[in-house]
Amino acid sequence: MTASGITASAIKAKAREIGFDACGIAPAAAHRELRFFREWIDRGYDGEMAYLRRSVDRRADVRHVLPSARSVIVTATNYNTDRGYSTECADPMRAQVARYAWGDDYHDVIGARMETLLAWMRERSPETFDARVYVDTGPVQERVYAQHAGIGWIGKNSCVIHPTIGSWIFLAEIICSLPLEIDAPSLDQCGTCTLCLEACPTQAIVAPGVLDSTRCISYLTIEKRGDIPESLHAAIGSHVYGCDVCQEVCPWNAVALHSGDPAWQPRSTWDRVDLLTLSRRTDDELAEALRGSAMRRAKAQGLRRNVVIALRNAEAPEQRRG
Ligand code: B12
Ligand code: SF4
Repeated sequence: MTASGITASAIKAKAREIGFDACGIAPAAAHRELRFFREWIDRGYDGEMAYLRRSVDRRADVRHVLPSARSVIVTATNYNTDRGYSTECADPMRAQVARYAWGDDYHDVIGARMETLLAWMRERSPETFDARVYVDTGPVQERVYAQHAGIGWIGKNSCVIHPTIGSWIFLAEIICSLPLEIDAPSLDQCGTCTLCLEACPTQAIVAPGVLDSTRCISYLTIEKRGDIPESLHAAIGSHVYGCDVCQEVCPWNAVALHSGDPAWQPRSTWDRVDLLTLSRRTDDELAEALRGSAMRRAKAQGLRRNVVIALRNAEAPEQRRG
């Protein structure tokens, strides 16, 4: 029992009851790994994601976001559903959409679940406390805190890998002023494996754990506005929104568990859809299909740009290989 009256184990049990697949607690500290963020920005690996560059100082320590912070409660949610991997699909006309975006927008779904957990904590706590909830929405290096909360280690593809769930997980956190019992950090279990570095179609993983966003298909198809550099078009293949290749080849995802959560089940518009069908959708139809989906980030216009590149790749397969 802490001074606040809520135990770490009670919070974890509640998190499980709400639907989270894992929960751990990290100290609210300026962990050593956070220092790499500034160097990553200095190397220009952030591309046009100006919001990252603007928040370099705040991201160096979670206490810059909440000065009274003592603990970071990190949750992980498995979003893997029962569909094959893009690396197993030989059809160049099949549109490849990143797994995380097939269902409902995780910001909304997980945000609501985190608020439920926080409301329960406030109800249980005999004293008031400060807290902030983030789901990919704040100036917080979620992977670093997840590793220190014992959720999983940061793999060579830079994703957090949970030892039994794999890396198909959303991360979210409650930063709070309660002095909760902390977990042991996860230990690196990648070993000598380099499959993700070798499989990346654009060689975006420039060193173990270091990703150059300006080459990453996920960045190019989701975050990048305007034109995508022509030199990268062929390698994009049929990826029209995001990319999962470096996770699909990861041995820790070879037998990844499936989630039965209705929130993550593929919406019909994106489920095994082909490029021609997508290209024939009107802007209104696309906008409707993007409603309530994490894919609305790319907007209909961005999606259309990506479909045009993928269609060209499908029509000229010899160039795709070149
Ligand atoms: C910007 C961003 C991106 C960028 C950059 C990704 C990247 N690898 O850096 C782009 C657009 C490319 C991207 C892509 C994807 N993303 Co993203 N993204 C983010 C975001 C908003 C910030 C990440 C960031 O700051 N990156 C910069 C790097 C430098 O910082 P970092 O990720 O914290 O990495 C730290 C550690 O790697 C640490 N470190 C630890 N050990 C070591 C060891 C060495 C040797 C080194 C050098 C460094 C190091 O250094 C860094 C901090 O200083 C986070 C949410 C968040 N607020 O954290 C989601 C997040 C990382 N993304 C997520 C997802 C799901 C994806 C995609 C799978 C989506 C898709 N399918 O298209 C891909 C995965 C691509 C990949 N291999 O990373 C999830 C990851 C879940 C997980 N299992 O790890 C997050 C956590 C969102 C969430 N809440 O669930 N993303
Ligand atoms: S998401 Fe795709 S393009 Fe980005 S690093 Fe992984 S394999 Fe490479």
